[in-house]
Amino acid sequence: MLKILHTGDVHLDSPFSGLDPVTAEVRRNELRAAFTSLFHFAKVEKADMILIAGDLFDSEFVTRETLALITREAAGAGCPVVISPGNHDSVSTSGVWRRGVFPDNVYIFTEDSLSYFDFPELDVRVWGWAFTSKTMETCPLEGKSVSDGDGNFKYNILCAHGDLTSRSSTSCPVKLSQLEAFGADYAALGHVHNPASYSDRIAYSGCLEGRSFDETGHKGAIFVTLDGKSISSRKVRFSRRRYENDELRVDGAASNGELKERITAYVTEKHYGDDTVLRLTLKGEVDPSFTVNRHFLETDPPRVFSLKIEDKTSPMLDAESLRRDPTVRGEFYRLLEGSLTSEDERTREIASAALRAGLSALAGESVVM
Ligand SMILES: [Mn+2]
Repeated sequence: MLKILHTGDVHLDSPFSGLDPVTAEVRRNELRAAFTSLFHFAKVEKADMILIAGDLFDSEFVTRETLALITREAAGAGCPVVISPGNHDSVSTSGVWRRGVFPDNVYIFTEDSLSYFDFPELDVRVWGWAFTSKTMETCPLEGKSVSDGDGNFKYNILCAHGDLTSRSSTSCPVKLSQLEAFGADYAALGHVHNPASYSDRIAYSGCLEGRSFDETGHKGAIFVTLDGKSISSRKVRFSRRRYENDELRVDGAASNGELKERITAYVTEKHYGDDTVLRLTLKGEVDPSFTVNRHFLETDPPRVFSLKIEDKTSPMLDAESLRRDPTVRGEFYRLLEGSLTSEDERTREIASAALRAGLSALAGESVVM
């Protein structure tokens, strides 16, 4: 029996640039904590091997703290740790791989051709490759099979960074047919951040923590158990937070205080907790002189860890009376009317914002943009 913990796309030292600097630092530390949890899990479950399928680091800049974390966790893992550098942490751009700082149980692929590490005590050969620059135009797997060459291992595992989603990818385009022809007992892939299984033997683990609103939901690793020809695997959650996108209609809202109450009621109803980084798009028709104050709504948000507001509301207009209004209010409306009903969404948004700001200013109210 062979137990493998498959992770990848950890992106340690990510800038988390979508968040404010303090929250971003919190998230960097949480990502490190998720990484520690992964190693703890491996010990508790007595994993025989940990596979990291690329993009362990977000870039060539690796903090001393992160390097210390990895060497400490790997040294205490009690099993081999195999790493296949990816497009973000390729062998040439990231000097860290060749610095000799990792403990003896860490095995790092450094060539952009197919190679392997043998673990006779586990009866395993682990195949893989490294990105040696930020791009990799061809896949080293073409025409290769686990039965090539010497060796007769019970288990053949592939651990690599590559892109199954696009034939024209510059991040090592891999074809499913190549993987199937290669014939690994399990192919641990990295590059795609949302977990994806192509069969019970070919999978992307996804990232360890989401880092943007494109990477929604909880994230983690895959724990694979091979027993002869049979295989079973399960996803294990390690993320501290999840990114979520949602929409809320706020028709008739007339103040930011009221809006905050509606948002609070909504996140409560949807059970978003402090594990959630929420992007909430506000839609609907609101009082024309009212402007959504994103800063007010995003500061100290209800229940959730972090809240990002997208304002897609439009002003609720009594168009007929504005059209006939002889004052400067009416003139202002008539100037914008064409843009307010434009076919182009962006033009409508800008015109709505202009109308609101203008009507607010004409009403003697402060204008928040
Ligand atoms: Mn990645």
